[in-house]
Amino acid sequence: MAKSPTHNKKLKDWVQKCARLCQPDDIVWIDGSASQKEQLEKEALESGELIQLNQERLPGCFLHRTAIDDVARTEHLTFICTRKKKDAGPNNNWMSPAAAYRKARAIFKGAMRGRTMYVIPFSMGPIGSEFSKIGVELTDSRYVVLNMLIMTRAGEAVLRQLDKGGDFTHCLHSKAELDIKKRLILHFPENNTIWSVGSGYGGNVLLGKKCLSLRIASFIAKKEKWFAEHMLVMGIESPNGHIEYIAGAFPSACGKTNLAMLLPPEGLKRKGYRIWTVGDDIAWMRVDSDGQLWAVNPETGFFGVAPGTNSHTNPTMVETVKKNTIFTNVVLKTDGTVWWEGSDGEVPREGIDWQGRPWKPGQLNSEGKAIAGAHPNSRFTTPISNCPSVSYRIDQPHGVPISAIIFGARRQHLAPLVYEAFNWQHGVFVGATMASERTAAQVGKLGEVRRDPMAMLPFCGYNMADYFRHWFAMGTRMAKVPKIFHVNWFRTDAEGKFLWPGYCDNLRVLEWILDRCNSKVYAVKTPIGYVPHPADIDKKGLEMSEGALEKLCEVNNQDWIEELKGVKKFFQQFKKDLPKELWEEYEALASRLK
Ligand code: GTP
Ligand code: SPV
Ligand code: MN
Repeated sequence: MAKSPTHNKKLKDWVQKCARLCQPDDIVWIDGSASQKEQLEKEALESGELIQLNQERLPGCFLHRTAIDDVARTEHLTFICTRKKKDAGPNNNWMSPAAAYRKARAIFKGAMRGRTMYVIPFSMGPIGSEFSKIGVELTDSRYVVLNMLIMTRAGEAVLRQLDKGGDFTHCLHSKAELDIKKRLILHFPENNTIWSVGSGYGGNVLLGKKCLSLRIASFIAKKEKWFAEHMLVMGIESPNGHIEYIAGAFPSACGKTNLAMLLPPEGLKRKGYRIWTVGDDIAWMRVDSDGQLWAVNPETGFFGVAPGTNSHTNPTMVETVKKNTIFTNVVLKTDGTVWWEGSDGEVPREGIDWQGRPWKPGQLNSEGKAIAGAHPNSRFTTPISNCPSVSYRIDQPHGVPISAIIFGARRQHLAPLVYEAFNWQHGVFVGATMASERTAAQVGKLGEVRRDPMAMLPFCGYNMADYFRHWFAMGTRMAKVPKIFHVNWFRTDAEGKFLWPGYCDNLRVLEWILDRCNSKVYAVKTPIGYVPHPADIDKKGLEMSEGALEKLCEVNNQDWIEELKGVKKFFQQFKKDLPKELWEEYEALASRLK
């Protein structure tokens, strides 16, 4: 057994305890060095966990394939384990801590036999910043280690920080048998502990991400009076050099990564805008003594959706993934590069699909449907430092000041392109009543509309009634609250085609949002909020059919009255715990719609 390189007794004891349970052959401490990373890559290539890609064209890049039924977060196997069921709320699956530990222990027992247990000390946020949180993940997966080295600040420097004492999130992961029947993603917020077993897919196993930075962090944030949110953070630099930052919550696979690094469209280039990427998935936000809301991105990489990423939709990401990137579940081409549906270049004539089978475009499955080469939730893990638009502020402990908050959803109907909430209380209602069509990022029925408040339904580590209350309370702590907006890039016409071109053209909507924040334009008051006068959206260079923008900004009262039924049902689950402000807003909207 390897000597423990830590002076933190709690850490030492916990590693030993987990090793006794999982029985690895060996324990290796991750130091963050280049030589150790190379050694792990070499071993992963030998074991088949990674496939080396064409090193001339994709230096430092690898391909990984997951098990066939381990391709997205499994929300039905994800639990919040608080002593009282009520503390998890109707929004979470709950198990008692005792039952959860017992069930998982049986799967973890001896699960690492014949394997090495890696100890990954990591920091979410800059090491040593008082806003950062430290975690230690124990895992038997080299893929997890190599991903965590991209996504977090991991290694020796974090151990030295832990030598000074202080708490850390105890993260235990084993891929075990990668058996969905023996898979559990368990959170113990009261013990600052996460146990994940039986999976090798990103959001289930990179425990610094959704598990720590959202589920555990949201629980801590409530107590410590800050926000842990499923949000992108971006800066919009205007021609005079002034940068304004916005934070945006969109459900999984609804456009955060793409928005966070957009390139201004041709028509808007004349104005000299420039985008600075701070983060694409998670924002930790605090109110400082200046009464202003400040945001940091606790991560150091992107775990982004591959399908649809190309030089037209996201040229910045195409540039980013050219080196030191791990691709998961995409097509391997014969020249050792990769491909996915909606990527650049010609469709390859042949390749190896995400399941490792020979693949040709147009191949049909038994139901006569074309077989996709890449999984719809195939992803890449890539360092934020590769990103041409990375903000110079990413390592600043203080982060960036937030001027506006955007909630975004995927709705074919109903929600207009953009609308502005009347005030903070109404804005919290807008966030709390968000709904979106389900994507491939989580296991379940595609396209089904589900309520996903603040895009946090799968990630809020406690009772959402208390989470909403926390949002109201935070509003009272700010000297000047950011304005709140709702956007929808996904409204369709009668043929099911997107009405809005999206991607880089979304900057036209952001421009309106900033103009509203700076009181530069008037807007149209509707029952749901303020929508733009179509003339106030800069259409230079925008190719859209006559009347499409009017259609995009349309608010149909009857449809919203229908929508309120779903809202009511959702709110009723929380019984008496739901903050009364939300019912007030509900009633007010209902009467405005009459
Ligand atoms: P997670 O990583 O799961 O949290 O997803 P995300 O919110 O970062 O979503 P992402 O930006 O990766 O986009 C998901 C999918 O939506 C991709 O297939 C994109 O091509 C597509 N998409 C993103 N922005 C737009 C848009 O403005 N319009 C349209 N039509 N599609 C978009
Ligand atoms: C999401 O599903 O929101 C993601 C991907 O960002 S995962 O890390 O797998 O959760
Ligand atoms: Mn996400």
